[in-house]
Amino acid sequence: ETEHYSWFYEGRNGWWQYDERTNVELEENYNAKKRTFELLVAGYMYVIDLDNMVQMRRNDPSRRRRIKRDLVSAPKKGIAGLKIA
Ligand code: V3L
Repeated sequence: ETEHYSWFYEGRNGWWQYDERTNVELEENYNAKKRTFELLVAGYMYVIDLDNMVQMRRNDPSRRRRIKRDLVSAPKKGIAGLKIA
């Protein structure tokens, strides 16, 4: 069931869950079979590339992180930079 899945981006030693709004955008584009699209995250435009499963800053593609779609229950550091205990 799709509601059991969520989107994550890579941190230093684990994965961060995307914020809920961005997660909805990712899921909508994924379901629409878009392969690349742009997202506004914390004031910066990021390119999402679902063929390579990465996000990168639009104005600096060297700032690249792996992303994944995984079970909501997968281990994570927190949500969008907010740590969980
Ligand atoms: N959602 C929220 N913040 C993001 C995202 C995103 N999808 N992508 C990048 N940032 P870059 P550790 C992350 C933030 O890739 O200790 C985490 O959320 C990013 O935040 O060069 O390494 C943590 O807050 C970073 O602060 O564009 O696991 C923080 O890193 C900034 O944008 C530390 O996490 C530049 O990332």
